[in-house]
Amino acid sequence: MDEREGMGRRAIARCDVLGAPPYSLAVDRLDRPFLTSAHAAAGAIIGGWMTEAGLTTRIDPIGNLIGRLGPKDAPALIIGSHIDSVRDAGRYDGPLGVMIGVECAQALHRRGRPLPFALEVVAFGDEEGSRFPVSMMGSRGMTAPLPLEQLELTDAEGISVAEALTAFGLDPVRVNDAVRGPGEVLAYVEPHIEQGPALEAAGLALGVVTAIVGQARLRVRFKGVAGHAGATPMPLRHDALAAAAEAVLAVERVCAAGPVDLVGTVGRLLTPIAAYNVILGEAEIGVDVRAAADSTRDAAAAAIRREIEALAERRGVAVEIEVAQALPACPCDAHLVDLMEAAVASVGVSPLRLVSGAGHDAMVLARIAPVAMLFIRCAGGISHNPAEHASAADADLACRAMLAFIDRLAEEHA
Ligand code: HGY
Ligand code: MN
Ligand code: MN
Repeated sequence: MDEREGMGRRAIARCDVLGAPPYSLAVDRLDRPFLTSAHAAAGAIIGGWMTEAGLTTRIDPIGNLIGRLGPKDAPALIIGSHIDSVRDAGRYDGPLGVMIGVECAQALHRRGRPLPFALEVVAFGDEEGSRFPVSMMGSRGMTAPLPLEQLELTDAEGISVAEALTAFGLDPVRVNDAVRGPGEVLAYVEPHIEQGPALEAAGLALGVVTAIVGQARLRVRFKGVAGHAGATPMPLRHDALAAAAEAVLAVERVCAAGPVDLVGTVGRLLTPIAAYNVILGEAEIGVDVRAAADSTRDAAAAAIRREIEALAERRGVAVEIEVAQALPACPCDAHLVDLMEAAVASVGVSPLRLVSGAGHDAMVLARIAPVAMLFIRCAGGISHNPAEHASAADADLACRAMLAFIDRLAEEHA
């Protein structure tokens, strides 16, 4: 049997298995946050699939699942993506890249012809940052020591990263043992659904990523004066939630007025209480600002800061604006992009080069190794939505393109 039989079908089917409990905390939607029981269950079953594929598996000190094939101390080509999800997620954002990596490893293992480098498949535990205020803790923890204050960040229940690591069976004191040494990583390649409409519009199953836009996360906390909804005249109010609402519209206005690649989103609005008859004294919003050029993003973030400070002043509401995270824009490695383009063409797909508006672990791995990404068409460009969909046929083409990419890279290192 051709070792590549049914790769796409199996990769999609496995993502579907992961779309329900125990691999999701919720029954009615997919919710798999970092270091939860759903993450642990997903790591266990994916670890089993990795073992079946001939990989030797381990969980690293920050909770990433790593499967390895080939010589122990040789530099590794890493194929990876993430297995955590946003709240109410689609099934393919992250896991499909990991399943494609497992399929490649299995096909290479069955072929029995050793590679001139090791192969690792990595399932990062936190890319979305859906549990804690920062994102990409898995890949950041693999590429550099995590700032110790990030271990004290807490989730909505007040559980810290350190406490969550301990509950997951890991030792927070050793978290920085996850950092890979110099020369350990030959290259990093991430297969991922496009999460946008370009490939579908072009009628293409696959695309080659040339760069990933940078992103900044602002944490904005408003402190007004709680009051009685009935007895407080409008002019005397210092309403924190009304200030937050005006800030959301300011983000939209500033970014809509900018270049087409500038985007701004507020998808996180927190209030300590919710009540019909209370003027809220506290409210918090999370702002996500992105653009192809870091200078565009930073200028927009500065304009947003000025607008929010002005509206807070006018409303007599105190405001605290913190840059929770800033990830610079990341070009993919030009040579790996050429190799990926040739690999995509070799499976009969005319290669389209495109920039990723979505962030990916690749932008973090780029700190320690050259990176490339392979995009897979997703229906309607829909993502971060349970309607997200990728086809088995496209996933199969992605597996074949990845194997063609690995063969080309191996020829260069023979
Ligand atoms: O936010 C992103 O772009 C990615 O889905 N984490
Ligand atoms: Mn995502
Ligand atoms: Mn993703």
